[in-house]
Amino acid sequence: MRIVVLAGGIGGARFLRGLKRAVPDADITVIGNTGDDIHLFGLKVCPDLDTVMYTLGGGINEEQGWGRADETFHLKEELAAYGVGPEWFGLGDRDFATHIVRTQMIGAGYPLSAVTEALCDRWQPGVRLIPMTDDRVETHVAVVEEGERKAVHFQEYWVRLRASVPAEAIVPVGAEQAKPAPGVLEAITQADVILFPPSNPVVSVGTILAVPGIREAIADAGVPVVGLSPIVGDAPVRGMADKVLAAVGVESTAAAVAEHYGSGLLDGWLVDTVDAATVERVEAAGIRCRAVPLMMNDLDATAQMAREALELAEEVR
Ligand code: GDP
Ligand code: FO1
Ligand code: CA
Repeated sequence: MRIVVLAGGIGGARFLRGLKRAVPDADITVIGNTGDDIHLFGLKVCPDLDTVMYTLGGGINEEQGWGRADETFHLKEELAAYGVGPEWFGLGDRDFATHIVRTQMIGAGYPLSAVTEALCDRWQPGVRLIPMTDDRVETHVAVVEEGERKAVHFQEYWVRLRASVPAEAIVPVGAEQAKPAPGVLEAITQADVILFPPSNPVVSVGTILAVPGIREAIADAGVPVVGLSPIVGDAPVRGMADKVLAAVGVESTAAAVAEHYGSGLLDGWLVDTVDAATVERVEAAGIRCRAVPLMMNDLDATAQMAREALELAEEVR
C-alpha cells in the first residue's frame, strides 16, 4: 500500500510512528512542511523536516518533541558571549551539525530534497521524506506588538512571542512562486490513500497545500483523503493552533477544521471520542466522520489511530 502523509513537526512525526507500526510493509511518502524554515547564523534550519527525521530515526528529545536527545548548548552560549543571537531560539550542539551539513550541501548546489535524502541516509526514518518544495518559503505572521503592526517570522511569533499577541494574517511568503519538489506530485498521483495527520491545519498542512499544484493533485488523485483532528475538546492537544486558526477565521473545533479543509479535499475525518457530538455536523458537510480515541499517548494508541484512519479510507473508497 502506498500512503502519502502531509506532515508538520511533532503531531505529524508522532502519528507517523504509529502508522509505521500499524502497517509495517506500507510504502510511506511524507511531504514535509518547510514554511517553518529559518536562516540563523548563516545556517538553514528546517524544524519540521528535522522533527520527522529525528523522531522516526530515534534521535528526538522525546519530552520536548523537537531537537536532539542528550543535547548540550555550548555553541549557543559561546555565540551569546559574543552578543550574537537570537537568544530565544534553542539550537543545540548536536542539532547544529545537521544545519551545517544541510547548508554546506545547499551551498554546493544540491536542492533541499536531495539534501534531505542525504540526511535521512544517516537517520533511516523508514519513510521517504520529501520537502514540499525546494524553493524558499517562509511563513510570516502579521502581529500587533505593543501597539505596533509588523510582520515577524513564524518562529519569532511561535517561540519568542508564544503566539501571545494577536495575529492579523499568516502568510507563507514565497509559496505562490514555489514548485512542488521532485517526487511530490508523483507520490500523490500514485498513492492508494492520502492522510492528513493531526498536524497544524494552518501553518503545517495549510502551508503545504499553499504550494501551487499540491492541493489540486490531492483533490484530483481519486483516492481516499482522510484526516485526523489536532483539536480535541475544542482546544489543540499541544501548542497554540487555536491562535493561528483564529487568525484565518476558523473556530478551534474538530468540526470547523474539517469544514476548513472542505469536502472538495477531504473524504474522511476522525474526531476524538470527546467530540462525538460533532460527527453529524462534519457529515452534513459531506465528509464521512467517526469518533475514536485520538490521543497519541503511546505507540499502541497511535497505531490504533492509524488503523482507524485506514479503515475509514476503505469505507469511503
Ligand atoms: P508542529 O509543527 O511541531 O507544531 O507539529 P504539527 O503541525 O505536526 O502538529 C501540531 C498539532 O499536533 C497541534 O495542533 C496539536 O494539537 C496536535 N497534537 C499533538 N499531540 C496530539 C495528540 O496526541 N492527539 C491529537 N489529536 N493531536 C495532537
Ligand atoms: N521550539 C521552541 O518552542 N523553542 C525553541 O527554542 C525551539 C528551537 C528549535 C530548534 C530546532 C528545531 O528543529 C525546532 C525548534 N523548536 C523550538 C520547535 C520549532 O520552533 C517548531 O517549528 C515549532 O514549535 C512549531 O512547529
Ligand atoms: Ca511546524
